[in-house]
Amino acid sequence: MKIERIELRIVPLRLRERFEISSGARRDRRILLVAVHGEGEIGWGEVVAAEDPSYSPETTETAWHVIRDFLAPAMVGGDFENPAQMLDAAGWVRGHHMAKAGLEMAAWDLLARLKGVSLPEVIGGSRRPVPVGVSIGIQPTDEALLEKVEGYLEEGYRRIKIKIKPGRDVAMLRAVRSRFPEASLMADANSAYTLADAGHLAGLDELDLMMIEQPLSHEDIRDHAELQRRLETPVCLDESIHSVEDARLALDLAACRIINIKPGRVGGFSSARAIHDLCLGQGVPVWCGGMLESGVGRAHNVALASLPGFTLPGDISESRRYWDEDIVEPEFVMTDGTLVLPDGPGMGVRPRIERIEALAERHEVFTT
Ligand code: OSB
Ligand code: MG
Repeated sequence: MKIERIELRIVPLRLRERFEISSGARRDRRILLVAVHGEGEIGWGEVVAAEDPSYSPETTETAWHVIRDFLAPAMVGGDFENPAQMLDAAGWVRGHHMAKAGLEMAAWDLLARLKGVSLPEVIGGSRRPVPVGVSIGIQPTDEALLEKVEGYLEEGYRRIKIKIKPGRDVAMLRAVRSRFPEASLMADANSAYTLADAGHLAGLDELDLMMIEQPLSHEDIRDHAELQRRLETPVCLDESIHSVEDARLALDLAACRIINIKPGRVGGFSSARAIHDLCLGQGVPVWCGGMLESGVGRAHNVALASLPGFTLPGDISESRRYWDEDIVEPEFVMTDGTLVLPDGPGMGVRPRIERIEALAERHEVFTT
């Protein structure tokens, strides 16, 4: 796989609704798209970094900088057997997993296209229907939240995730549970609590939640183990897991019973698959998280979620949950609470290049 050219573009896209989590809110996304050219084909990827460092230290701008100055120069002109080897060419670059993942996943899409097979197939998955959940941001009132939950359940989402923060947690979720006694519900705190809140969070135990995601610090694994000992509700880690090493530590310490794998957060498909394999071997369920991606990142997430250990619904909602108009065709549409990737080659959906070029606020090409 010869890498002849790498292109970066920033595409501004406005979410249909403001999305608020405990660590910040956003409405306007600046999607960082990667296109990797080689041997007559183009592979596409998306860097999931946000506009500000409120979820992870990486941002759109740090990713642009690291790709332009370090990653792209190490890869352009190279001839690699596979995307993992392409990443190894910049193996001395520490961290910046989101920047690396955007390139790595674009290279997997390129490899799949060159082989004439679908992306799920080339990463070890299948084109099975992937069960879909939805993530609801913090709403101004409980009434507004109940209305949202009802709407999404009617649309067929198989699991509802509700963002929480101190003051908008146990009582609010109790209201949701009493209105929807049968729904698959979970909470995501995005690191809003400390171990001192363990007693309060134990109030969730009577609500039959599938899990509570990332209650404690984004840097922490140890305190999550202590919290998990004090909660019946399963703990799921998101922000704290950047690599298979983190996942191994978390499982060894029993810091969680479920892991949210976002390929963009952990450095790409190779790392995501290693975490998946580790969890599958230990009987720990995983699911694919989301980062408010465009259809490009969504295609990669759906492909990953087709691996056998992804037994829980992912945050891979249909295009119209996020955007008035996506940048891929066909758009992602949910059928019976599931998404399926259109047949290959590659990620199956086509980036709408004219629309992307018309919208792009920045564009740079790297060649040898
Ligand atoms: O914590 O999972 C999260 C969005 C941005 C940053 C962090 C998170 C989220 C979501 C949205 O929950 C998931 C989605 O893309 O639908
Ligand atoms: Mg999360």
